[in-house]
Amino acid sequence: MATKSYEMARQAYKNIGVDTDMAIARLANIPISIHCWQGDDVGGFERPSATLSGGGIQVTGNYPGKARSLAELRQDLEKVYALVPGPHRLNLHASYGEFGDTFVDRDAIEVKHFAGWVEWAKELGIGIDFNGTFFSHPMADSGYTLSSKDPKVRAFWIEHAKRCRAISAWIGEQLGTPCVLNTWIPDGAKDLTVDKIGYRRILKDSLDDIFSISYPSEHMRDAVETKLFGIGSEAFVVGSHEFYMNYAAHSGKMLCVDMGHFHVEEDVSDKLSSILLFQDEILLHVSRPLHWDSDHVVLFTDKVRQVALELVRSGKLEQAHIGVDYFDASINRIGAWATGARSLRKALLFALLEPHETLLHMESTGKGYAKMGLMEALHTMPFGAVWEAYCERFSAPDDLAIIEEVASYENEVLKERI
Ligand code: RNT
Ligand code: ZN
Repeated sequence: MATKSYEMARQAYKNIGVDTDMAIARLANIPISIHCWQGDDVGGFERPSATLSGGGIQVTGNYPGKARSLAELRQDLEKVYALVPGPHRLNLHASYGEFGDTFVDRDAIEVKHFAGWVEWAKELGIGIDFNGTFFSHPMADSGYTLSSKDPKVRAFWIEHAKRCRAISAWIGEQLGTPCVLNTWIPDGAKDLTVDKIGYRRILKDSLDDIFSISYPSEHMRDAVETKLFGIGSEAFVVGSHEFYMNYAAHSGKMLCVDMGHFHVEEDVSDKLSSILLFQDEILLHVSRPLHWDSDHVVLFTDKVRQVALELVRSGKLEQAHIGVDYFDASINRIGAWATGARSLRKALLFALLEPHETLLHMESTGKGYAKMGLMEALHTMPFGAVWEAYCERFSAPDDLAIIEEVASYENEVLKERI
């Protein structure tokens, strides 16, 4: 049921040539891949009380209520899905398999360890994306995995990556929607590195080996995630942006762009048109970069809006695989989780409400000031009413009601987890 404020907003946008109903309908078809790892601080369930270690990423905070089992994580995910308006996917990490009481090492994971997730996804009617886990493991302690000069270490991780690909293809086939497998490795060094080209050559060879088996693209697609630096890899990251840009271009693999993996002053949105001009698809890890790869909860910030705008303006929105990547253990995890994904959706809605044709025309006919003025006016258009109508369509709370809903879930469910 359209409210009065939505009716007014619809008219205001109509006056500048924008159809709010169409924007809402288009966004309602764009899935966001919601990461499993916000629910338990990137611990995974390989061993009891597993925690994130190594890899140059870090979770801060110790807010009570973290998921202690897969059952609790699924319960939390279902809550998050209900709080986020839109079609969802699940972004799963290999360390979240169902291993029961036995320890299954990374080079031994199998399809059967993910069958429970596939059943759960079928019940929810969602797709799954996948990630190899190349951190929190003794074999990654040297700081190198796929680019390691130790043949045993390298072989171990190649085997892990190959198994992840097979599992992803199976998941995609089961669910009838391609599973995007992202490969991010932490490899790098804290200090001066002499043989950079050597490590990069090894990584290239490892990837060539891993990708030598081909899978139908209806079942799985590969992405490789670039990075600038991490804790302990400040001086050298093997899988840098330039490395993977070239690798992706040569091998036809998809690039994964994480918004936290660049210099803070870099404009990530500006990279998208250059990538998408040459590549059919892209994987995004939307994050809120603060000073470093800090994995802050996504908010409705300029940077996130700019990325959303570029996806829409480039005409490639539907070709992008959009995921979120943040982890915050210092506040209620469910609220953090849901607000991050909602803010991204909000940014996409904002982008879909841009009067694109009008702005294009102004730009190409030299009406620079009119273009600037219209873009400025968009910031104070009655956007909130359109966002509320969008939330309503999915029976999700609005931006104020969610605070109470998160508080109730904390009282009813999370408080029990001592
Ligand atoms: C790390 C990468 C990577 C991880 C997840 C947990 O810097 O962003 O995507 O956040 O694999
Ligand atoms: Zn990432």
